[in-house]
Amino acid sequence: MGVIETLITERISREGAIHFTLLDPEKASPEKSERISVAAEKAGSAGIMIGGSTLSSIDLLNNVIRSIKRSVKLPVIIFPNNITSISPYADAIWFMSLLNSTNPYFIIGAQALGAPAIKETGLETIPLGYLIIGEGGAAGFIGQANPIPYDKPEIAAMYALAAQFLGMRFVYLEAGSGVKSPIPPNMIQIVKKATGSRLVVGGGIRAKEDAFQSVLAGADILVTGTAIEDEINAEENISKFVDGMHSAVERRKSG
Ligand code: 1GP
Repeated sequence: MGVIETLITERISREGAIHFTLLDPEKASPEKSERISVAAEKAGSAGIMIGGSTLSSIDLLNNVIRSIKRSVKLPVIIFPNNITSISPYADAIWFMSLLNSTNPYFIIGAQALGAPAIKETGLETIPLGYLIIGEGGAAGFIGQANPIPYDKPEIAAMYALAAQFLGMRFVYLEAGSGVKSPIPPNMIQIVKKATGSRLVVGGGIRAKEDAFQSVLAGADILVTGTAIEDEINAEENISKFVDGMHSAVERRKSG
């Protein structure tokens, strides 16, 4: 386990759950990303994830990461969509496989193509099984996923368990950026029971209650992006998710 993964897992153990802020370089310029990251750090977010389903400019990715690193101490983790998402300026990269893609390129092809470049940069890799659930948004479309229906949590649990057996220490339940409704808490709960991997949950989380329910159900890492994209009240919005998350952790302890 590398430095960043150790830091993340220790923080999850200490705090019960953590929040990550997702920034898409195609939607947030380097300056805007820097301002949102400062707000995220103040609001109690534990890390910044950088990525977007249609991102292809390495320059843009590098510039966004460099400006964030100038202003915040939070770890910056790449959330790659393809082999163009490799930057030496980040702290780590989710080394992820879209397990329910219908195209082997997104399961192992891109990973093999990108692996030598990642090794050269010295980037820390964190193994992640990525599952597209429900609507799936742009990630589902681009990744040619066969999305798991919201009312079939047992299928998500099977995939999550397989991911764990393959050595993936994190599993991401992805509803898709900007979707109408987040992953159902019932699904999170069933997946959590089935797997020993850390559970990342994101897509469509807008309200404090969504954060509360997701964490109460068992999310270890909560990811939000769209809610802060327009930059208006970014700090307030992230605080809202962090508060919801903390209340859920307290409720878990008492229940
Ligand atoms: C997308 O899960 C993330 O990859 C975050 O989704 O933009 O809907 O918060 P939102």
